[in-house]
Amino acid sequence: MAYLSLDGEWTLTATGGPVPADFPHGPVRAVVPGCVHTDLLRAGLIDDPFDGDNETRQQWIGSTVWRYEREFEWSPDGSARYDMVAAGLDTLASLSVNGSPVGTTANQHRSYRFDIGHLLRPGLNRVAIEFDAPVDAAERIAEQHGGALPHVNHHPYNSLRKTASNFGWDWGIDVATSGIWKSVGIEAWSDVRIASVRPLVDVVGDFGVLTAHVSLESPARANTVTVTVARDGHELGHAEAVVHESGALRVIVPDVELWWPIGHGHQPLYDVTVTAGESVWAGRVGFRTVSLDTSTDADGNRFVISVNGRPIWIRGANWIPDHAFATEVTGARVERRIADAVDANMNLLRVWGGGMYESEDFYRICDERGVLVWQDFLLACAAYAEEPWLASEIEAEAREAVTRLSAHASLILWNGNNENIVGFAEWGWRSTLAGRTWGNGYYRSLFPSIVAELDPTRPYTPGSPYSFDDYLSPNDDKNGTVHIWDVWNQKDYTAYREWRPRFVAEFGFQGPPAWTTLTDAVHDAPLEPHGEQMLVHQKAEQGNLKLEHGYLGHLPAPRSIEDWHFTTQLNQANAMRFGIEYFRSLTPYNTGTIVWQLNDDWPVISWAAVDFAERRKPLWYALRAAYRPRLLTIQPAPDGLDLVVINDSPDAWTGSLVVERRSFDGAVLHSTSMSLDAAARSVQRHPLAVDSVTPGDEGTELIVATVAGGAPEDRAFWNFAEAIDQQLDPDPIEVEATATEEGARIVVTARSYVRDITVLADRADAAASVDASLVTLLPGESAEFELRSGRPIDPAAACDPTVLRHANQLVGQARAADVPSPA
Ligand code: BMA
Repeated sequence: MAYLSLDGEWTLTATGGPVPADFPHGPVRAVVPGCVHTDLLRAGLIDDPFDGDNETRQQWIGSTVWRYEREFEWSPDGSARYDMVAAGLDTLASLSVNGSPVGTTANQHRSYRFDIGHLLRPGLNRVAIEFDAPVDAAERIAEQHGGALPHVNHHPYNSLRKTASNFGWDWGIDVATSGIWKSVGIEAWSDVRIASVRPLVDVVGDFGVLTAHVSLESPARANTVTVTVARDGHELGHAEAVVHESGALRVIVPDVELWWPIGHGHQPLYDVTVTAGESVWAGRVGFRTVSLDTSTDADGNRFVISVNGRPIWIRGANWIPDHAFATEVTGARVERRIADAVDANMNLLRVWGGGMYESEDFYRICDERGVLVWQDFLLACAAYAEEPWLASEIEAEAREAVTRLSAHASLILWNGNNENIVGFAEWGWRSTLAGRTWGNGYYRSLFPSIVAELDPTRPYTPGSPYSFDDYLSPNDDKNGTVHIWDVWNQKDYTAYREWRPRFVAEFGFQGPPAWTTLTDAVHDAPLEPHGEQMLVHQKAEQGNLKLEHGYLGHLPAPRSIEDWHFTTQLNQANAMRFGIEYFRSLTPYNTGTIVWQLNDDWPVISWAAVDFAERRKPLWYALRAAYRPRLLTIQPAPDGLDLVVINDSPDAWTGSLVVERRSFDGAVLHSTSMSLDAAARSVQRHPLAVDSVTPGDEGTELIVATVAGGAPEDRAFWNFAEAIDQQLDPDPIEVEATATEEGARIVVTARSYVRDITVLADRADAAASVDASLVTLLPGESAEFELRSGRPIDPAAACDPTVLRHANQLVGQARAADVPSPA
């Protein structure tokens, strides 16, 4: 088998559409894999789409027909077949070779193979791929089939099998692009080709059982297929069989080492090699079993994910495409993003249905790091026609995705869609649909039957949210999964406690990106929350108004853009920490939270924890704290307060707990101790004594619960009042900063109670990051912050009050300005 890559240099020409008059008529240089926007940017023909309000000015690109072309040398090598293989075309493409049509495509989420031997000629050949304008095509196709079905955002993305969020989302720029987004080349082969392998695993006693389902394309019909399983170069098992079109070969691995999610064990991966003639398939598997329990208990329907029979309490995040132009995401970038999840104590990423099936890098790294993957089928926030014109594409892409991803140990759940069942039930779609199909058949019948046929080793859920009973509201908190959005949209974040969810698959609170990320893209002068460009980078409905409503009653109204930025970032962090600690305190009634959202696809004000420029927002530090495997948290109880001890670690947590009521100046007003004896994977509630929970003065006292001799992070605070109503010392810290070779070190010592010390490191040096933030100190305590940028940072800059921030500062400034409390 020989492969001739056609990646690399191509040309790009606009062949129709609202092309600006000054745009060059001739072809421009293009790079494959890539897309139109990145090619035009590289050619200097457009400005950075993410900058300022360029988005508006560049809408013509998505309404333009684009042709990619290149020449290549080819000579026959005696093979029987020469296939053009396109791993990904975005989206409606017509392919030709030497002027003769090869075929058309209609789905970004599929790969394509065309037999082109009869069109090739020795010497110079020419290939052209023309892409229909996606924005116009989506509208046209919707019209052809009776008009657009209900959808969110601007364009009828639900009529075209292209990444929905590429048309714009409530965090996403509208840059519908076109292009050859994965590799393309010519595969030469003769007798047999391995078309697909599904290496499904099971564990029986000490044995790993691998069943490799192999499909062959072969004019010769019968072929000998071999499967080997190896680890560290040592072969552990082998099978051989004669296969016609398809067959299943079984390899038993004795004394198998189980694959576990992070926090539960190791991630041993076994190499699987399948050969048929000259055709070879290679992949890796991990031996583990997965199950999902949605059975009914006294309260409702559970949602318990188990790996190797052990329930896993999920601490996760939703994952969206990490760049609006998918081809810009390198393996290294994916690796850093997954490290963001792991470093924040997460054990699951949910690949959301408005995005795409992610790259091999994504699933490989999740396999290696033990990050569980919940994979949505790619249908989100819309009704989808079930007639053959769309159903055939959806079926084909689902079959391909289930097959391609079946090897990955990290993948533990297939989910039918994002919010479409609740959309039909509760968003008023019924009347708009007037009897038209909306996708139910995919969720109830097509997808579960594909999973059952191609990958019965993994559970399937019809949608998220879902209650696992069609007579219940899909977003009922007693049952299955919920998406909690009333809090961000309408309520104060303390309303998270109005929910008692079994499993939260989405909930989020917005905040701006890092200062540098924001100001690199938004150039309003003066910079202000409702500036023209600022609002281009805020896609949520009334987003900045909701940010404002969000901090009222918690933090003072900001009086400068710097304070607005820190106030809204801090409030985002506080809101989510509040929610997670409460939801985790309900464990094991609650079995997981998946925050919305880990990442961003461009510089934007959003729910993300890590912004597009890869800067960790204060929220990220809040997630790291709230997702600690061992967590102490103080929560309201019917008779006062409970200290909740959550031990999601493999070892018992023992020692003694000290609970003190203190005044902000450090005086201990009341102290109790109790023994700590929390078994591995257990949760305990300790009611706190009335004396310890009744403050003399709400504005100057707090409760702190500590594990004697434990890490400073292992403690819980209870504030009797919101920061805005506390008598916080506005100037509570001593600071010592020194430059280091790599950046700077700041040592902060508290004179008085200081809340949420945060280092906005990028404000001292755009390249800097910091190892800690949101640190709360009692008088006399110190904390160290290490800034790293790869070069020394001026110590004065590192502890400038716009860099080194805390809640006391916001409250103090407001008091100094004598701003009346807006609460
Ligand atoms: C949910 C998600 C996304 C959206 C988010 C924030 O609906 O599934 O569609 O971005 O909420 O509104």
